[in-house]
Amino acid sequence: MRIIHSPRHALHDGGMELHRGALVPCFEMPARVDHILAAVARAGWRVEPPREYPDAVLAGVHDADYLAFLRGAYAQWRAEGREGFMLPGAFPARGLRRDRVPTGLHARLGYYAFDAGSPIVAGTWQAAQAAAHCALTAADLVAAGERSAYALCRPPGHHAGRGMFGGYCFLNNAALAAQRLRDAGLARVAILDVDYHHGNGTQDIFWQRDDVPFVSIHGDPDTEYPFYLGHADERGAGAGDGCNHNFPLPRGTDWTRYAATLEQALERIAGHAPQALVVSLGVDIFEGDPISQFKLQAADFPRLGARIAALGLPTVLVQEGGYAVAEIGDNVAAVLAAFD
Ligand code: Q9C
Ligand code: ZN
Repeated sequence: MRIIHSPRHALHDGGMELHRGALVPCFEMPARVDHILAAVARAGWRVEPPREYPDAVLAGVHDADYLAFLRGAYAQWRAEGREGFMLPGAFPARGLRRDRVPTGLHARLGYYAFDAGSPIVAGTWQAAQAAAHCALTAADLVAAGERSAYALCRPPGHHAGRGMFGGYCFLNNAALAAQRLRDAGLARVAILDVDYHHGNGTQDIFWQRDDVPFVSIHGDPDTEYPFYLGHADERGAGAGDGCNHNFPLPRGTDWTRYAATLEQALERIAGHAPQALVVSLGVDIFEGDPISQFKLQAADFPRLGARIAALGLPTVLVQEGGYAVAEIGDNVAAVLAAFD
């Protein structure tokens, strides 16, 4: 298995998130990567650095004004004499204007964010850029003929939309990988998102497109984050009508129930006859995850990997969530081993 990793992920650290009404240290922390790297070493896989890409590549899935904001936000914060992490406290909800981008830094922060759980620190842009480069490198390897490649992305990406951040995500790594494969000439690239949380950002980015079908299995948004997207009746629009497939499942879902839904999800993917697959690999579906409510056990992750690998598609695996830090490495490696 080709593993793409950058130590620059560690520049994104030290933030707090508003979690159920209390400000707590982020569950999405650098130690997650240390545990994945340890498991990768135990498996005997070599780790490679990402290639460098111009920021113009990011504009393939993100709005230019959003990218400019992310790139410059922390310098502006410093220029205002502030330090530490930035969190928004006001958002343009219904009844407020979204048709103009405000000029003030804090106004812009709330305009581009959708939660108060995704702090921006001094190194966030550099870390997000490095994660995106990991995903793009993995996509380039697969486009060049590798059967699979794994991008050890941190911060994660699937909640980041064309012009918004949230859910610990700033740049949509999986979307960038899929777009990269499209740009390399593959006609259809499917995305399977198995993270516990619905990949609202990825759905947003490809909503009107028929060349990147999006299939997601996740906690029911009626009670689970991100709450306001991810229902089964969301099928895509325009050219993308019928290319978005959501499989919300209740809290407490175990492997037996999950596996039955996975079969349906894989059938949808096969129905689109893609030339390649991108997997948004969140292992927060593990029973020990501190912020999630599914009940998959360690022994279920090899099964998950085997079922996805059986599609036989060239596959880019992109790291998303997973907050049971001590177990994240073994759970990820168990999925990757099925592709080796
Ligand atoms: N203030 C991923 O797994 N927690 N993101 C709710 C909101 C957000 C999870 C706190 C969980 C996001 C990539
Ligand atoms: Zn998640």
